[in-house]
Amino acid sequence: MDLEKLILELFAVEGIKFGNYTLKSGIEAPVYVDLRVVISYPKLMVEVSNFLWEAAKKAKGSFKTICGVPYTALPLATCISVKENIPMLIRRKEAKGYGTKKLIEGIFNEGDGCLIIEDVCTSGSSVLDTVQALNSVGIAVTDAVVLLDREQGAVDMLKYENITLHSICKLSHVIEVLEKHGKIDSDMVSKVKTFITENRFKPPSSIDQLPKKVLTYGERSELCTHPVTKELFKIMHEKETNLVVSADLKTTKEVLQVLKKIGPHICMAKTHIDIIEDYNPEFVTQLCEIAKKHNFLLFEDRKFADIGNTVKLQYSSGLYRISDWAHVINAHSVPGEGVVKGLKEVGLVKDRACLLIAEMSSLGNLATGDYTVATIKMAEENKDFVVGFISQKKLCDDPTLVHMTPGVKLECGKDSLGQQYLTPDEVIGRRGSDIIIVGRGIVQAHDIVKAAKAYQQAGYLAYQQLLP
Ligand code: 5BU
Repeated sequence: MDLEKLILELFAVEGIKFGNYTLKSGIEAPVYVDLRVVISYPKLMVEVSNFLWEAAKKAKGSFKTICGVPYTALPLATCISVKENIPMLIRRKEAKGYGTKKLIEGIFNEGDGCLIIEDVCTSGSSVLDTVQALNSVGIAVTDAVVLLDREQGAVDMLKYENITLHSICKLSHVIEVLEKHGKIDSDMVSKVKTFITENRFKPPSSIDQLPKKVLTYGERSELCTHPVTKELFKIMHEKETNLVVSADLKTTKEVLQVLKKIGPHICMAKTHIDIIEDYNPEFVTQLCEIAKKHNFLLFEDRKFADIGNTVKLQYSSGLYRISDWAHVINAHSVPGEGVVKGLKEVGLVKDRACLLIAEMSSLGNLATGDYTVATIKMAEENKDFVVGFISQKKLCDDPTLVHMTPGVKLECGKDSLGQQYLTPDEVIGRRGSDIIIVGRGIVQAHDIVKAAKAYQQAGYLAYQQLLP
């Protein structure tokens, strides 16, 4: 079967339909693609999987397994697996709540490559969700094959993540074929074309703009208008450090001791004030004194996540009165923009800053794909207060926004509760983040000063190597 015939068959079985449709995202569209119907036509399903396997031959990286994006592509991957005798993996949409809690079913070794199989791509976020699940168990992904690319940003989005998308056909080609065979009229063709151009998702950072000149921390400080980022980049420049320590300790004495010792090596100290068992307001006074003496900022990792009115009270009041002393706080974007608005009402007048949690370091976390994209948008629309992200990589090119990454150790690995570690070199050098956040790697070290110096050096060296 040739491609034209395949397109006509998909149209005939109503896998591609034209009219007025409201998509999952709420957008009105003149075209609807639902390839789930293919499972009711086994011969067509085999044809589609043959095409997908042909496209797989263009894959740049090597792979030992294939994995379909749940659910529609699962049977397609199965057909390929059986016909080509290539082992398959299955990604669970939710990890099982019992038994082995596996995210990925099937047999694999860490470092194995896997090819992604998908039916339709729009922004690429479903492919990315599956890639992230595979990556979280150590499987590498370099290529994905898709039957139909709706041309709404998936290629760029995946390219940004170093994944090449190979499509069998693009939506613009599908409409040309259907027009040629008299299945749709020219009006519909132009409607779909307009729809494609007007509904293109932008990748977090366009790969086409690379390589960009990497600015120094000093240059970024100059560009910043928010006093906190202006100061932060200045400190990073002057102290030659992109290290934030996470002082997750239970007594005021321990926290203060650690910060006194490693103060010269950090640009910021991160606290979880509610971990401390003997909290008293005097502690905050001393914390501020040490921060001033050693020239670092204070970040309370409170992760606000409620409606605007509640976060406003949580930020300004209660035992800890966080807004009185923390230069920086962070928030989840899950409640919507109200969370930023509420915090802003308290923080703006005090020149405080907020980071939005766009991604997390923990295994199986849900801050991925469209959630991350929406969080970036929320930050970009509130730059008077939101100064950057907690993320696992650089998400946008604006040099006045800062990216801070937790889950860092000198060696990759995991803890027993789902924390996943990347190295300073990976985080700063390869993923383009600005700051490493290190907790146990320092506070549980035998010699905390030596450990802090090692992280400071590793993080700063990775940054220096990026500079022209
Ligand atoms: P660790 O000891 O280096 O694993 O501590 C990491 C710190 O960063 C800890 O305080 C976490 O609460 C915090 N963290 C994180 O690990 N991952 C995340 O995605 C976010 C915060 Br958000």
